[in-house]
Amino acid sequence: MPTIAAQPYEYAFPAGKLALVVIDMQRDFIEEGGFGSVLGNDVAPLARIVPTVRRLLDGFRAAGLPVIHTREGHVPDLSDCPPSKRARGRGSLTIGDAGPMGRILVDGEPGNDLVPDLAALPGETVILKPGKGAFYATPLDALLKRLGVNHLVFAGVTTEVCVQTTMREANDRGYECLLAEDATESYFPEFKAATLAMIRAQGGIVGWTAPTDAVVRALA
Ligand code: TIU
Repeated sequence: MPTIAAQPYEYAFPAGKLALVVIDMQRDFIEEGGFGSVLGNDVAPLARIVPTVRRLLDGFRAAGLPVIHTREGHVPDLSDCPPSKRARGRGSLTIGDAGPMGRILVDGEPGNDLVPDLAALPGETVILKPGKGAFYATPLDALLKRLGVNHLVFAGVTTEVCVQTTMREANDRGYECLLAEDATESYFPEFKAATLAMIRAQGGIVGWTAPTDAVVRALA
């Protein structure tokens, strides 16, 4: 079985049963004027991982392995957005309001698109998700089962919110999960560091972590 040099120990994956899940690499989190910035965050650190995520994507594409993208967003009438989520943050703008990139965190608006360098290619699935976890109220689990995939490499933003929530959901569903350490980012460096540590603690209680180079090397 191929292996990836990872923590807390090597990650083995059966050929043909591995997929990449790229979480929420969308303008709403990475560019000024989107959801991330109206929550009061500096988006610049997130933009810096785009080339690394692209390298990981290209590695999976070259290996002919499935790539799945997610986008956090809501239908235009916000019927899939709990009022509690909309009220949270108490910012000047909130979900559904008009911002510089269209309505914030709403499907179909320019700000809700993936960043151009990480756009999905034909044949790659983009899952629209109303929650932080990508398994909640989405067809992700059914899609992975149909693909015969039970090993997942994760990338994307933000490490401790949507990425970690999704990894925990996947772990509970029996998927073997690895997070690419330099292909994920948080608005809070200390939260990213803590998340990487807690994922791989206790013998990999949630999963593994490894640098993108180690993942790409194992795919090639
Ligand atoms: N605010 C924050 O850190 N994240 C989110 O709201 N969504 C995702 O992580 N995608």
